Order: sequence, then structure tokens, then C-alpha cells
Amino acid sequence: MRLRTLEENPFNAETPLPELSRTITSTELFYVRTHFNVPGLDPATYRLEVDGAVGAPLELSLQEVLAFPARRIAATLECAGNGRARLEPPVPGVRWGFGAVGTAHFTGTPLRHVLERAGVGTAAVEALFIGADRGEVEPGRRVAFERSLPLAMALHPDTLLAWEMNAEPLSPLHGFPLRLVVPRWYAVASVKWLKRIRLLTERFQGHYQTEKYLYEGEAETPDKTPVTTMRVRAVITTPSEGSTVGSGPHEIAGMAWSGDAPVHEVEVSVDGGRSWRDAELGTPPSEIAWIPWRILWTPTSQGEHLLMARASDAAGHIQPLRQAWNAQGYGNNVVHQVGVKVN
Ligand SMILES: Nc1nc2c(c(=O)[nH]1)N[C@H]1C(S)=C(S)[C@@H](COP(=O)(O)O)O[C@H]1N2
Ligand SMILES: [Mo]
Repeated sequence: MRLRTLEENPFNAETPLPELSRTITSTELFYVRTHFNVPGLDPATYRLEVDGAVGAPLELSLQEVLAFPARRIAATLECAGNGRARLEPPVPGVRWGFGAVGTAHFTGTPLRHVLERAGVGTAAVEALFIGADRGEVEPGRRVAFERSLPLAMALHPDTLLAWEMNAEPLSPLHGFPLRLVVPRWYAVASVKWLKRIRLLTERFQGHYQTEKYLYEGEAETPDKTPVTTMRVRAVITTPSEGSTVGSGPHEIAGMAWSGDAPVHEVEVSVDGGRSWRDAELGTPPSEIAWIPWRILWTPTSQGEHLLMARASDAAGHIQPLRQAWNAQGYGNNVVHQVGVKVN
């Protein structure tokens, strides 16, 4: 199978759900989200700049970055727009199904090491990450892709400056030569093609922070709440939507994750939500990655069946049965439904 292309230019493509049945997603099948054209960076002349509220600014070659202590983590990245195509009424933006998610091994150095080398100024409150890609967000207004993190998140030991994905140098689409990986947060925080890190003494007010990636008009969410952690969600990777199956037993299986706390339970319904049974949870590839789940199902009747999976996390969050609409279409973690026919 291949990625399902949603937009050619800039390139946006999602993973077909059956391909998410392995705990580690291959790089070729890992969804791609880009806002602008992919910048071609030359590793020989590449420099990472670290400046702003630091003791002494740094300019590091790729070799110098790779000399920092390395750590490998399996992390789940999910686009905040995952599930947007299911929103009613529809909203503008890339029409992601449920395949804008994946889990890869990332190798890099905890960002903290680099920030500590530069010296974190006492006045610093945020770290800003500037990508090498840029473009127009409205006529005449060109911006770089740039996002900030609160200083505590930037210094978190799991926040990685990554140069490898699945044991190979980052591919051009996934941020070569260097990207940020911020586990638990929607992947908009994981800035690719990272060129510059600037420590700020005030909160960043850029386009992708104050105009996009906000929950607007969502019931029970304060208006303009920034998009941060991934909401709890399960996807059904098998069987596929619209498939025809025999009398069984069949495995219903998938992945579940939450940015707020470990997944605590996945319940499955085979009768359109009237009754629920607990799925068996497997072994996640790490504490900051999704967890596989499965359940056996023996259909008791022929015809159409609506399968559903609903995850909840240890912080008490549970997926909604009805979508939480918001104007930019972020964080739609509505319960995944798969219709199958039994014959
Ligand atoms: N420089 C840069 N970084 C970026 C983006 C981008 O367009 N430019 N997109 C972000 C968004 S919204 C997502 S979901 C992830 C996607 O990462 P991936 O393409 O490796 O899956 O990258 C993030 N980092
Ligand atoms: Mo995203």
C-alpha cells in the first residue's frame, strides 16, 4: 500500500489504516504534513542557530549536533487535523481521515542539552523553533513555519532534537536534517527542517500560534484554547471499512493513544454502540507511544454491522460518541466507526 495523497502542493498525505496495524510505522508509509514546499537543506553548510535569551549564542554544524548524547525513543505523532474530514458542518483545511498518525523510532539528543550548552537566561519563558520552510499565509504576507513551546516543555527530557527516523537519517519530507520531536503534543509542535531556536522572554505571537492551531467555537472548551496535547483516541485498523467477512471468529484490532495520560481502557462495540466489551491491551513500543489492542468477535447474525472502538485514559478522558466541532477542525477524537458486512 501507499500513502493516500490529499494535496500535491504542498504535499499532504495520510496512511491507509491497515498500515497502522504494526506498532512501528515505516517511514515510507508515515503520514506527511507540510504547509509549504519542502526546503532542500545542504548538510555540509547546514547550521543550527541558538540565540535570544541565552548566555552565549550557538551556531552548530550538523556534526556538532550529532556529537551531543543520543537517545532513541518510539514516539507517536498525530496531526491535530486528524479526523477533520468527519466534522459536520465541514470546515476548511486538509481533509484528513484518521490516517494522520504514526509511530516511529526517533534518534536525537534531548533538546535540553543544547539549550544548556547555550545557557538558559533567567528571563526566558519560551523557546521558539523556526523551520527553513516559508510561504504566504495571505496575499503579501510571508512567514516561516515557526512554533514555540513553554520553557518547561522545551527542557522536558522527552523533547528531542532528532536526526534519525527508524534508524535512518530523516527523509526530506520528515524534516532532514534536523527536527524537533515533542511527544504527547499534537505534531504541529514537532517543527521540521529546524534552522533556529530562539529563547523568548515573552510568549510568541506568530501566525501558527495565535491565528491557527486554536480551538475556536468548541462547546465546553474556552474559546481560542491553543492546541497542545493529543486527545485520547482509538483507531480500528482491522477490519477495514466496507469489508465483507465470513462467520468468524474475527479479530477487531487497532491502536490507541492519548497525550494526557496512558491509555487505560479500549472498549469495543459490535452493535452500533448499544453494548461494549473491553479489548485486550498489548504492549506499547514505549511509554510515549500508542498501545495495540484487540478483541475477538464472532458475529451472531448476517448483514451490516457497525463496529466501534472507544478509548479512555488514566486521566479520565474518554472519546466522545458525537464530534466536538470547532471552526479550524482540530482534535476531532470522535469514536471511530467501521461498517462491515457479514455473510
Ligand atoms: N517546518 C515545518 N515543521 C512542521 C510542519 C511544517 O509544515 N513545517 N508541519 C507540522 C505539522 S502540522 C505536523 S502534523 C507534523 C507532521 O510531521 P510529519 O510530516 O513528519 O508526519 O510536522 C509539523 N512540523
Ligand atoms: Mo498537523
